[in-house]
Amino acid sequence: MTEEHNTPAETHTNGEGATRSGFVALIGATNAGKSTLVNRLVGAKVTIVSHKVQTTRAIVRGIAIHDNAQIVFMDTPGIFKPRRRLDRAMVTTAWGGAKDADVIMLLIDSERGLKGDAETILEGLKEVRQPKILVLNKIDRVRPEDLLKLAAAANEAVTFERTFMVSALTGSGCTDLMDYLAAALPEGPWYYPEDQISDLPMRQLAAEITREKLFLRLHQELPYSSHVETEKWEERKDGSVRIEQVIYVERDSQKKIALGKNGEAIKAISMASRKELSEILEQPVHLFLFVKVRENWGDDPARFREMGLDFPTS
Ligand SMILES: Nc1nc2c(ncn2[C@@H]2O[C@H](COP(=O)(O)OP(=O)(O)OP(=O)(O)O)[C@@H](O)[C@H]2O)c(=O)[nH]1
Ligand SMILES: [Mg+2]
Repeated sequence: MTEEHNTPAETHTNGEGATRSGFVALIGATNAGKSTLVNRLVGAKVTIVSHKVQTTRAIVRGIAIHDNAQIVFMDTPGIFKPRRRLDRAMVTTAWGGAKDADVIMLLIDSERGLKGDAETILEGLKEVRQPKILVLNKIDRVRPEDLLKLAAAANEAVTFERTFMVSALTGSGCTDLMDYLAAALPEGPWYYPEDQISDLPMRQLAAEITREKLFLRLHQELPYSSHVETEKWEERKDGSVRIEQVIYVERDSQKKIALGKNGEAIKAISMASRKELSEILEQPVHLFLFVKVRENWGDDPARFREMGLDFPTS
């Protein structure tokens, strides 16, 4: 992972013929396991995961190499009925991601089935022209006969090239999926250098890691009312890095909850984030978190830009 975006690499070929490359968008209802699957297929954590809905807010690209193919997975925000401006930006972004992809992967949580948002997404997919595949996830949680019924019902609604049944959690079924994708992508040069696994600048990934810990630790509306930015990044002579981040919340009452009694909440978030960051960066991390109230950050175009989202004007 690098600080800046990389330019496309030159054509790669090896003894076994031409390379393939392309973009695969994962779309689905929120909590279907899109981010978990991207991390599994890339083989490293490139995008954050939580048990809460609406964890992913912008498109994160995770890059994997399989056979001769470089597969660029586009993790997208879950699709749901939007209420706030941020929600609208997230859902628009998810559908926009689908438009840019060579292959679209619809992820369905097998346990939840087609209820609610999955049905709306199937409807929306009818308008999408690219090849689509169906991926039933969380098969560790359901009986095989229910899976077959679900596969049949989804295939009745939309024409899928193929159906896969996987568990992003255990890795079951993932090799078949990778074999298929690698062969399905068009011939062409790789888009990124061979060792790159994400396009997210490190400062932004670091902010996301802290946001993940916040999602895991805080409840009710707080995770949805908060936003994290990395403000300072200082490499030190002793090989460690000093990172300063700001957690923006909307109200003073939320700031109190984010800090917790005697600062317990912020301390726990900071410790968990620091631990993971030092593992990812492979260097000691000094992490400083500040909580600031910014009342209308959810209506501030600059915050959307920072997150990599377009600002919806209405
Ligand atoms: N049992 C089981 N749980 C899974 C599997 N895949 C994901 N999960 C869990 O499902 C929850 C949601 O996972 P995410 O990867 O954050 O889901 P998402 O689709 O990216 O969600 P949003 O970003 O909110 O749209 C987490 O608690 C995961 O651990 C799976 O194959 N089996
Ligand atoms: Mg996600």
